[in-house]
Amino acid sequence: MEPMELEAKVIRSSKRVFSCRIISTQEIISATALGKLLRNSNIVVGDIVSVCKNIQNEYEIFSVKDRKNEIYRMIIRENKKKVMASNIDLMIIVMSATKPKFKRGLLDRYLLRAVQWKIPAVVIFNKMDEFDDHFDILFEEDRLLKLEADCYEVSSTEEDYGNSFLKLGLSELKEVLANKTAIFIGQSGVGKSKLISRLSNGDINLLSKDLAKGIGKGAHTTTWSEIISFEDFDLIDSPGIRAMSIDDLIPEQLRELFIDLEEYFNNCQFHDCPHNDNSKGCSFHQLDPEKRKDKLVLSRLDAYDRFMSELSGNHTWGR
Ligand SMILES: Nc1nc2c(ncn2[C@@H]2O[C@H](COP(=O)(O)OP(=O)(O)OP(=O)(O)O)[C@@H](O)[C@H]2O)c(=O)[nH]1
Ligand SMILES: [Mg+2]
Ligand SMILES: [Zn+2]
Repeated sequence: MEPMELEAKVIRSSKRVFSCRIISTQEIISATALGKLLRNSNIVVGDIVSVCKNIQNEYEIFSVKDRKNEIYRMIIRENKKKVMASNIDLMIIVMSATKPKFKRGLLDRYLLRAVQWKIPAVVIFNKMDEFDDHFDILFEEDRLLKLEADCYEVSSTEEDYGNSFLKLGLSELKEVLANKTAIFIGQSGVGKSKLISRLSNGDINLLSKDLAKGIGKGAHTTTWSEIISFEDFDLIDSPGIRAMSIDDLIPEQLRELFIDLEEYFNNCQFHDCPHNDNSKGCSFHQLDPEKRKDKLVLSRLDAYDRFMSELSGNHTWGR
């Protein structure tokens, strides 16, 4: 009998042996990768692989499907890409409406990665039951819609929270999340764990056990990424996602990652326009900071400027 070939998803990675979930049966197995697969690249969580039993009745990974997208960092010195996870359907950026305070700069930093990694992103305004008006949520929503990121108004603690500002809420989030593999991202204390427990239909026992292993306390010692399964969605946890420094980017890349500003960049008189107050022929000068529509754009230019000075300070040696 021909050995049966099965498709599986890698849920935990290590050097040669990988935990995989067989797609057709959901069975979790352990499989060893053929050496040639690891020679030029590595296998990461999220990868879809073909496995087959060998004559010792052990699973072997003999091929890896092309990836839809990758979470990665550039190792600039070696001009190499270090991939941490793949095939992610959604980046869920969690912000708090009270404490810790909403930080637009952080949001822009996460969105930069979403664009770079080609992962669709949504933004959750959590703790809306305690919203203290310290930012203009409708302005932020319009700003994010320009980046094609939907916004959700959520309380992870209040059972019957009704939305007052945004159209989308917890039930819509549940719907988009169904059958997807997502990463949750956001600073400590914004309510990621609480939100995940709400989304997983309060199956807190399973959750806290899995979280203790995955994204809970002590997890910062984990070096490998993994996938944590919930009732109808998967969650990727990777230490590499938590570190949000952008020091692996070079200034030249930044422009490409601000796709929403492209039309402005292209209309500046000079290709190397620094977009300052006194830059000749800068297209941003036509914008009126008193107009809401223009203010949205200028607030993104502001983010671009800040990242640019952060990067310019870093990588003079890399250019
Ligand atoms: N009022 C209110 N409190 C919330 C909400 N969501 C979370 N909290 C509280 O905020 C605190 C932090 O929530 P966590 O879920 O632990 O935050 P986290 O993002 O997982 O934090 P780290 O694990 O440190 O990254 C807890 O005390 C939660 O009860 C919310 O929607 N409303
Ligand atoms: Mg947590
Ligand atoms: Zn300009």
